Amino acid sequence: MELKAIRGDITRLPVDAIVNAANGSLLGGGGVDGAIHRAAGPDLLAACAALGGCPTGDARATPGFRLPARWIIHAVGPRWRGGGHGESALLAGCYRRSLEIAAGLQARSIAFPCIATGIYGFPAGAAAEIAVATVRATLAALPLPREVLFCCFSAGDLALYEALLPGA
Ligand code: AR6
Repeated sequence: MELKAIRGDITRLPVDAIVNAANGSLLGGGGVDGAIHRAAGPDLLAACAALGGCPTGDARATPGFRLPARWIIHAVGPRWRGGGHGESALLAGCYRRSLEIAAGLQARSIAFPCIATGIYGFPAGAAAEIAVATVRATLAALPLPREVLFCCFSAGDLALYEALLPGA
């Protein structure tokens, strides 16, 4: 398996699946969710509406529509409420469930944004550690995906992931 950190706009990545940092309604929002809806086009909203929402810590898939990615996996991260409300386990669930869904879709490559670390306020360093540890543990038990990109929007996030992925 290959785990790599890059800096960029996740909507432009030519991977089999990208992950969205969505909310429980799956009906769009700001941040990376807004960028993905704008880039994928209006058919995405209709596909999301048909899913009827998603619990925090879980994920749902739609086609990628106008994106280079074939699939979008919409993961619902936790709002940070100080750390004592199960936030870490819920964030780990986003990464684990996204990979399980990607495996079911036969996706070989997948890109994640820094889920919950923007509008939802999850501390970025702790979130990066959960992301890398959960992806490593989950992939050990799955045949696919084989390539995972952590797509960072800021230089600070990229530095956090590079420190966790030495030599990558
Ligand atoms: N490509 C990659 N990463 C991006 C992009 C992009 N185009 N745009 C922003 N980011 P956020 P959350 C980064 O706030 O914290 C929405 O309204 C951003 O810099 O998008 O999970 C949803 O509908 C940050 O590192 O998601 C929910 O209501 C990361 O993406 C709520 O926000 C996640 O930040 C979810 O909040």
